[in-house]
Amino acid sequence: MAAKTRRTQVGIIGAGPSGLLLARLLHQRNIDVVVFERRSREYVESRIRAGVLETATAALLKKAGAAQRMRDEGLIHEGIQIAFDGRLVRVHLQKHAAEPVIVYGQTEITKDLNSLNLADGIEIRFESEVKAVMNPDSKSPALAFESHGDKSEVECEFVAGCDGYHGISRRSIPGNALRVYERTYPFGWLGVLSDTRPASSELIYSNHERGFALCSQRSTSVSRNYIQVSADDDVEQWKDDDFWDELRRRLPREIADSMDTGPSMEKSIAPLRSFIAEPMRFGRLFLVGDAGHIVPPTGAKGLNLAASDAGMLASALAAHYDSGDDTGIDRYSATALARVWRAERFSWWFTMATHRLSDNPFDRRMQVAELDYFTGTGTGLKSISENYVGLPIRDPVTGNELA
Ligand code: RFL
Ligand code: PHB
Repeated sequence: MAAKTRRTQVGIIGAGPSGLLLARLLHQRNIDVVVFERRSREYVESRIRAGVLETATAALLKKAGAAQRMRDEGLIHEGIQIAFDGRLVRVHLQKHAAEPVIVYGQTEITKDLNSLNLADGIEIRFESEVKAVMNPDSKSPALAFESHGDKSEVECEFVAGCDGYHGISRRSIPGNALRVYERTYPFGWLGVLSDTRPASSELIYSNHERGFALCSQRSTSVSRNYIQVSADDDVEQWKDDDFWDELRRRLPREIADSMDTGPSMEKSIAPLRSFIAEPMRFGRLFLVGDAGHIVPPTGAKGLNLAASDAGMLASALAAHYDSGDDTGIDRYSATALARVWRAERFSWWFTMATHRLSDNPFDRRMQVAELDYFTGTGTGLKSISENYVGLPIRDPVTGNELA
């Protein structure tokens, strides 16, 4: 029989951005947390993922005291570029939505949060996999975990499921208590990280008849580029030169001709999926970030939603512990989902408007008409801009803006 080793107020499953940010925000309010992460610290800190932060995400990081390096090294982008139908149009985010975005890698955020959290004595148990969430609908849920073959349990007052799409938290909720909405796409993104000067100072989202392409970056000297590929493509089939050739074919001539190329430092294919599980709470278990929802990466929303969920849940739990006010706990799911659905809509729309969907020329012309309208009218530009920089985050306790 497994020995009971520890009690904590909030057991957090997963040390991705949502778990690490939540741990920090709760620790600031003197709430005891334990974070369980099945992977090693090195593994978590080297996973290449998202790269664009909304200003509200940056504000949450600042509130958590974790924004110093982002302020020093992050790049402020006041616009994005959209290429379609032989044109390259700038969407001036700052002008149409009064905010920029910040280019700063998820890897760097994870490193910053890990080192600050560990320096502050927050318990993060790496290489500890949660195997079961027990009694989530009771007053005393518990987590059974395994670390290097040793099994143990921790009793919690609340559990935050920050364990991503493949985690155990969502699977611990009975099927009849959860409704799932899902759409998979028949294509994925082949992403390449390279030590090369970015193609442009701003991100370029390109709709091309051969398929979608995105030129992103991690710094002024490191590029992160993507092309749409078939969902069942094997990354090994893609040699670096083939990737660069295909990327260039999908970009406006002037960009392609002046683009630097070089060896890949990381290369992977990510599937595209829209997914939402409702509600995001079952008793004392909360779903946070990718555990509750997945967006296709076209709007750069995944990491930002993970951060807004964490900010909302931190506020809800802080009100519970500070004053016994459970308004936020009761409203967490509905408040988070309202924002999630809007971001799902934008990510789906941007995906459908920019990717090769079929061989039907009507579909293509309709995409061009869609992008022509959205980039050619004040209403359209405002709509893209306010969604891209991020919609407001509501505090589930007060209903006011959180960040
Ligand atoms: P994460 O980052 O997936 O972290 C979950 C953590 O939980 C751990 N875990 C467990 N730990 C203990 N016990 C268990 N039983 C556990 N099960 C899982 C995992 O090891 C992991 O460390 O979720 P979080 O915190 O919600 O953060 C979400 C973001 O990471 C995610 O939305 C974005 O990275 C999505 N995403 C992208 N978003 C963008 O905006 N732009 C991108 O370019 C982009 N690229 C990506 C992505 C996600 C990817 N995934 C999930 C495969 C590329 C990839 C490959
Ligand atoms: C990235 O830099 O990885 C990135 C940027 C914008 C996106 C998706 C991914 O929409």
